[in-house]
Amino acid sequence: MSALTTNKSVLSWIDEKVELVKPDKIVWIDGSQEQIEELRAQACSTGELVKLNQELLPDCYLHRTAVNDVARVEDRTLICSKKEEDAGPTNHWMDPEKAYAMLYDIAKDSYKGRTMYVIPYSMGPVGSPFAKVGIELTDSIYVVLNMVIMTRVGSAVLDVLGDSEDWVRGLHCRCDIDAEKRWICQFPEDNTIISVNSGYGGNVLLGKKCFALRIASYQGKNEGWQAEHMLILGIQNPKGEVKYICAAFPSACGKTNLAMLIPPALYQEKGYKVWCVGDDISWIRKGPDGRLYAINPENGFFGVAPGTNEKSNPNALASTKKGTIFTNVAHNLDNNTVWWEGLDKNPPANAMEWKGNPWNGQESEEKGAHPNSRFTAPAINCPCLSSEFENPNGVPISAIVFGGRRAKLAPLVYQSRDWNHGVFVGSIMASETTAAAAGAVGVVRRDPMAMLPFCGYNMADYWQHWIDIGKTLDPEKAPKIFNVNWFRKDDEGNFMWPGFGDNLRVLDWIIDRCEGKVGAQETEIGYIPFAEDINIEGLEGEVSLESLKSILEVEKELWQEDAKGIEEFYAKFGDKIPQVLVDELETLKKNVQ
Ligand code: GTP
Ligand code: SPV
Ligand code: MN
Repeated sequence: MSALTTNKSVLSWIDEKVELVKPDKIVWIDGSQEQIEELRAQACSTGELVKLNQELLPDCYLHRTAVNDVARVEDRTLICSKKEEDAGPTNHWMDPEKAYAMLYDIAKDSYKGRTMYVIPYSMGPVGSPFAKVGIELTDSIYVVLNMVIMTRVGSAVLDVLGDSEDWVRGLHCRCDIDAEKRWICQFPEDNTIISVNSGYGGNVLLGKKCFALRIASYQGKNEGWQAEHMLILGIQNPKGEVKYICAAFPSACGKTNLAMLIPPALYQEKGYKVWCVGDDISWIRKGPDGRLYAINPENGFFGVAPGTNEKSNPNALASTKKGTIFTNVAHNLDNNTVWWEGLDKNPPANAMEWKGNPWNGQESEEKGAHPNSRFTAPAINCPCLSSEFENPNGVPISAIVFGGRRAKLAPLVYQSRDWNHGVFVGSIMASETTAAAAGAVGVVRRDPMAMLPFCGYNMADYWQHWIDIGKTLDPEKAPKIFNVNWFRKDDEGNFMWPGFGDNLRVLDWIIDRCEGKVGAQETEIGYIPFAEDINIEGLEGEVSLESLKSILEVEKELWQEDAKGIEEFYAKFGDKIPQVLVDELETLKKNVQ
């Protein structure tokens, strides 16, 4: 097959990689429906994909990964900058020369007997001033078909690229899916990503976390913009005005759910609507009017399956009804559909669990779906997709919201005093770990701005970049910064806030604050709502004013403890820690004394 471009930097890079991995043949992905059909059929013939019930789930497929390959691997994810200091204390680092040598040794000849697929893709609407081009080489049809959903793929991308050398190089080699030789390496100074020995999600869909966060965060630092682990949603009020919010929560902490929320009945009756622009990643830059604008660089949702149901997230569920790839969920053999924990109360009796073993749906040690099983669904399927989704100039941001999963301490919501205090609030985020990454689940760890596993350079420089961006903004136009916590628990371990659609009640307060329509209590940690200002009408039996008050309280002793943890965390960064943050920490310590 002939190349789809004459771009010399592209062709010579591909030649080099062909020489290294030695594919039997090369296929350029042009994005045509015909080619996609062909690849689907081929993947089904080898068992890589299972074609699902085409009446109930048209163009939907099931894929099972290797049992040892079900999540991101943070300790095998490396930032390979020339200087170790530039990766910083929160990243794993390797010298680039050493990393290339190690990776080339693993990748050598690994495409023998296989096909190399060349995927030209755009992160962001093709040709948008925010958009960036990448090319991923892969030996996995599953990766091709996922990239086709998650990004804009095909010849049009190469037309926009022209002769430019400004594109991100990505090489993915499945090799033997050997967990001991699995590496996900970012070379920010070379615009390059190499991923070996995995076939799972964030490890191999190189446009997503590897490019759109790790490489892009570094590009953003150098070019004056930001790449963030944030959803984008629009809230339409009864007058028809839409305000946009970006929110950063760690993996599996509620971004997809918030981005697609269904307003509570009370709000629906008044005429409120919520529109989804993005559910995972935001690229943010200042617009001509001095406000910050965000785009979603992705074109689909790679969402957590378990817990997604008609009640919790009907919009996500509807998004999975056509053209979707399911990964590591249970296979219902009676009707050739899929199932996962929390979909409904009727697990299929005649099924295969996520590993492909027979499963009768009965309660046992075995789960039907892996806790990090996912759906890859086209954004266009989402019933509440924003009309601004394709806007090449993005949407103006009124508020930035940070949040994590914390049973104690962090109140339901609070507002920072100003931009710099907001950067501090983001920098001290902590959250319980989830199944989205390999390792222990439920352990509280610091996860600044939900970027701990995704910042492509020294986190202290990243905080400085946030502070520098703030300096360029007129405080009147800068987004206001908040922190939320949907996951507070009582002493019996029950969630104290209903969450999901009812989170709109909190976003409503946030928007009112941005517009100066509601007061707040000034506390040791920032502005906290008067409980009466959070609308809990219709929540009778779920939340009382008393329990709302208790999750809005600042518990000083806990904050004193936390301040010590923050100090220890900051100490890792030595002299690099911005003075602004040191001063904010001093203020917090004094306030909670
Ligand atoms: P990634 O795709 O990994 O980045 O995850 P995410 O941040 O998009 O998380 P997602 O919305 O998929 O939610 C993950 C889990 O959190 C699911 O099991 C949800 O059911 C649960 N969850 C989401 N929102 C809420 C909430 O408001 N309250 C509670 N209690 N659970 C929630
Ligand atoms: C996350 O873990 O934050 C995800 C899934 O969105 S992955 O693409 O695997 O990173
Ligand atoms: Mn994510």
